[in-house]
Amino acid sequence: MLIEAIYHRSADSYCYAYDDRTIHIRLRAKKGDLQTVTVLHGDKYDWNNTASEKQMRIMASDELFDYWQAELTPPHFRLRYAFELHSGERKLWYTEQGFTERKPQNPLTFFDYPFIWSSEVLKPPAWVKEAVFYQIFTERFANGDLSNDPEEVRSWDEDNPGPHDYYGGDLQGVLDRIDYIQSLGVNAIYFTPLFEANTNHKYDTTDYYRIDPHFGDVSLLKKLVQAFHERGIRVVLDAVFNHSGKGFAPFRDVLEKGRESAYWDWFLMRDEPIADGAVPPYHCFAFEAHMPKLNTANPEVRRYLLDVAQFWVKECDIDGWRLDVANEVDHDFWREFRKTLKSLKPNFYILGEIWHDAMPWLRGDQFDAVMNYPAAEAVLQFCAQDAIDAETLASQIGRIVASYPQQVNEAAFNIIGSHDTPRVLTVAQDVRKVMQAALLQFILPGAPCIYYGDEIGMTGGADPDCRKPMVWDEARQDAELLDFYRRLIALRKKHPALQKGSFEFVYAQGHQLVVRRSHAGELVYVCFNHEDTEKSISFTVESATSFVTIGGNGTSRMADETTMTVTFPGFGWLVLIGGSASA
Ligand code: ARE
Ligand code: CA
Repeated sequence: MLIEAIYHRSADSYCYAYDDRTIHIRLRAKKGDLQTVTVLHGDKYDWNNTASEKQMRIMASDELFDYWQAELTPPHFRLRYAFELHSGERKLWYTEQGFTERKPQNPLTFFDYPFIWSSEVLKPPAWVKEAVFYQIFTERFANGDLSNDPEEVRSWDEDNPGPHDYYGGDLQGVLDRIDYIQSLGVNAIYFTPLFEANTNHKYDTTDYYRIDPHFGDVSLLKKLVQAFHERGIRVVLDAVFNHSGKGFAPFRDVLEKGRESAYWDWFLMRDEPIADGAVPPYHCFAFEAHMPKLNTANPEVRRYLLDVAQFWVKECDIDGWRLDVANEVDHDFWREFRKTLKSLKPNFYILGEIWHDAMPWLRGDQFDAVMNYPAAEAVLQFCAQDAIDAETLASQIGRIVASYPQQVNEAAFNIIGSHDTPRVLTVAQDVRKVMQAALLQFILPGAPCIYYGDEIGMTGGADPDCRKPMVWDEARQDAELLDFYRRLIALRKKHPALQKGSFEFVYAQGHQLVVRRSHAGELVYVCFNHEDTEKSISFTVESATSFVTIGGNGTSRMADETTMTVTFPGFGWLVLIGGSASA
């Protein structure tokens, strides 16, 4: 037993309340090292009468570790616990004070979960698990109103956008294309910023209360959200609260009056003369002088931004905010933000833009989920770039999933590209690989989001090339890919196991991968052949179960009672659903 690899702490992904009754306990150990792990648990105030045991099982693995998990529902909402570990002949107990050869007795040595407070349990809105998002970069989606176009617009079919170009896309364009969006089957929209700003991407807000006049106005947004809602589609907007634009009135006031300005403390100014230099005398987003950083520690700024956040919920009934550069804003602001928004609309979705480990924001007091860039990277490396094999992919996904509470994974915002990254087809250079990436994206725990145009085979390198005008000419759309996306969306929406089921890799070798998901009696296997030749693989499935194909282009047969053999063409895939053989 490699005890140095064993880890637990009564916090974060290792010990958390999953819902008002259930505590999840996880333990990390060297991969393959332990044969069984048992959690000894009971009530700390009634230990002698309540001490019981529960077997843990491996919920995920990465390159080095297995992560064992058990779910417990203590009647008095509190828990005392320790672990019993078996490796070969060796048996050890693990407590808060380390390892012992004898069953621990001293109450002080046990791990402790004091009490489940419902108000502290992270409960992302239930609808997110069932959501399929579609991301719209408004300036490039559709131009529905020529009268609001910026002065100089490029022709819609010129597909080489520069960083400062305008094409004229707007909210009317989105409304005009609502049937198309609905026909995809998506049921949620994520819009990049819509408020008044001086750029095509609108991440440099000049007026938080005004829809950018190139996009429309408040009443048009209201109408658009209503139209989406009538079609069962929810709407999430982008909140840029880390910084404003240089043209934001309070910042202009600071530029004008310097220290005398009433807004001096709204920003993180340095006491130096303000001049346009390489490094401005104020903190900003990255080194972007046109994006001065807001001082969210200032109560006036907080009030202002919280009012803005509520205004758009009250005015237009939006369903969520995606928070730009979320990890560079102070935690306390987000705590207040969550309380305010959740009391206004309980099933409101709070999605942080964080590219790295985001555990500190996902403890129940700040966000519901984050944009899953780490998973996107793993999916693209395996499916699009052939940079890693199936074992490594499974390890990387395992590490991500193990690093968060289960409800965080279930509400993750899964992408394979965005307005900040090269498009998946450009990365993959092969539509068949795009299909595999999308399939994997769609069956990971969490909700998938399609970046506009990926579904019809649009290309594009890094920003700004990934922001080309949407191709509406059907002759230039990839009809086969579009059809694939539609089937994928329908498949996911039809099967709860694909939306909220347990998740595990049952096969991950070389270029082949099989994922098993199950929920409330529904059992689904998704098989991938990420190789350009026909391939057969076998894996173990439940006995007394019959399987039916619900998607893909491979074939399957039972080699014996519990062995499934799948054969598929190059870059083939297969989705099987299991039911009891007698049914
Ligand atoms: C502009 C140009 C770009 C140029 C860039 C250079 O368009 O071509 O490369 O300037 O600074 C918005 C616009 C961008 C614009 C930018 C600055 O959309 O087009 O870029 O403003 O004017 C980090 C942050 C993350 C952030 C990304 C971009 O953590 O929050 O950088 N993403 C959001 C939005 C962006 C938006 C802004 C922030 C600013 O989604 O669209 O940009 O409001 C690693 C790091 C990540 C890092 C990531 C990307 O993985 O770990 O932390 O994200 O790379 O750089
Ligand atoms: Ca327009």
